[in-house]
Amino acid sequence: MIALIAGPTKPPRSVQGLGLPYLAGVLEEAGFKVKIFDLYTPSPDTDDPVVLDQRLADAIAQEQPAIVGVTIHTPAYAARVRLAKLLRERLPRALLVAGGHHPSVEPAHLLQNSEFDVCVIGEGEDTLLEIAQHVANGAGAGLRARPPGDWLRNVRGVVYEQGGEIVHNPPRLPVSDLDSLPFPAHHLLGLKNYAPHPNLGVKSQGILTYRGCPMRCVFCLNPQGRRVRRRSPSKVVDEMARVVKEFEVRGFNFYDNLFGLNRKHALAVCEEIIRRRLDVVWECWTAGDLVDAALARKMKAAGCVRVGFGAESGDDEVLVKARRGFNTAQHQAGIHALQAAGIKVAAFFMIGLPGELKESVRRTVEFAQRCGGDEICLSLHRPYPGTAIWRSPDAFGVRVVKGPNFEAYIETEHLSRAAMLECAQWADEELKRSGVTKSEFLRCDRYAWE
Ligand code: B12
Ligand code: SF4
Repeated sequence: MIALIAGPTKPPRSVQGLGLPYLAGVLEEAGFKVKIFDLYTPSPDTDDPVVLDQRLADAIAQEQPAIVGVTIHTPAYAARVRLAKLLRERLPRALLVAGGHHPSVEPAHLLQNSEFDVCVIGEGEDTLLEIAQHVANGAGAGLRARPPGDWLRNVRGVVYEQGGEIVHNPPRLPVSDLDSLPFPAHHLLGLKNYAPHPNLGVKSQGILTYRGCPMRCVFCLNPQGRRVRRRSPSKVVDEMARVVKEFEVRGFNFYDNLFGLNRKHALAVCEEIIRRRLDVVWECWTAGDLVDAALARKMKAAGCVRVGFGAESGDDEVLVKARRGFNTAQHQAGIHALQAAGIKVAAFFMIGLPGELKESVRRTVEFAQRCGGDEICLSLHRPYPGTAIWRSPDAFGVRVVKGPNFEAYIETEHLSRAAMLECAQWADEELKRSGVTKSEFLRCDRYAWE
């Protein structure tokens, strides 16, 4: 049995990433028994994450899995290291595999500071399957105690520790034909217990129409790589139809990095939903003027009710320094097109990008006030490993001040941490004072609840 541990979403749970369902789909297709455990299971008697982790580790240990796979996002680094220790105590011979964005960019550090045996780099479908096949054939358990794991030496896309050395195997290319993947294993997610999604008002599921992003925003680790791989619209809508039919879920969160990046493809997905008369509502992410009036109308007709908009800053110089690839005029055009079609827009802004000044924060507030977004969300920029800013802050004129568990903040040439916080506080108050519907100052820090 293979246990996969899903990233936390605090109850009432209404959303889940697609990484583990995709991995589980591939493993199940190959005949493996898989279970997805929710990291955070509410309990009437305690809210203490340590106690909840112990219970989770107990529940997993009862199943005696040969492999435990854990997704790690950077803010959860310390908590997942703690969980791995609990798992190791209970499952001394299981292979503990870490995957997702954090292990992909900091594998050596993770292996040296935790009980994880292997880090899977990037997309995990093929790599985890290969690992599972080796383990099923008798390899793997107690990896560290054995002489170099010959079987692991030939697995592409992994990093592991052997005899005190960190071994980086050659990379594995991302999945090129997304249509060849089985649908995500939605049936392992316990969807019947999900709450309606707050943005959609109905139960919902994630969906991807493509993977990859050609942009190079300096604050993003671009987790799916720059090469864009698209699914055929009919496959996307087959998946939606199946979810609607089998799980009575009508809502979808498109996790595409930028819906509309390929206009023709986005149109084709919408047309396929309309053609099949799927009664769904959905939201997606976009930026700039990727969505024009015609596409916006088609999206609306296909059930789109809300779009998250990565506007980031109201200052064009800051946008250039962030290599955002869009300016404020383009963002404004995109927001207008969506709203004219009757789609609600939530515009997201960050304070603390390279080149940030008191003046640029003021411009951000002004733009947020006049752009007409139905929701305005403001947060402080938190630098993450794997991003250009993290790797070479000097090139962007910023200082990244790092804590022991990857918690970090930014200071620019002109704004110290204290001054940055002061500016953000001012911006937050200013937006609230002017009646902007929703300003979520420090949202990022709050979300990362561990
Ligand atoms: C949906 C989503 C969410 C959802 C669900 C999160 C979840 N449980 O996955 C919600 C809204 C809850 C959320 C919250 C947050 N998120 Co989020 N989210 C996403 C989003 C848009 C899509 C994720 C997804 O489903 N991708 C599609 C699947 C197929 O890809 P995948 O998840 O990468 O999985 C593949 C590989 O990574 C790998 N893999 C993943 N897990 C594992 C495990 C094993 C064992 C193996 C072998 C392989 C493996 O294989 C998978 C299949 O190929 C991504 C952006 C993106 N494009 O990925 C951001 C993203 C993951 N989020 C991010 C962040 C920062 C956050 C927050 C910290 C936001 C905040 N500041 O509060 C919180 C973190 C919560 C937490 N404590 O972990 C960052 C992560 C950066 C980092 N360095 O960790 C991303 C990459 C956005 C970005 N570009 O910066 N998020
Ligand atoms: S922030 Fe969005 S547009 Fe920019 S590189 Fe990351 S995924 Fe692409």
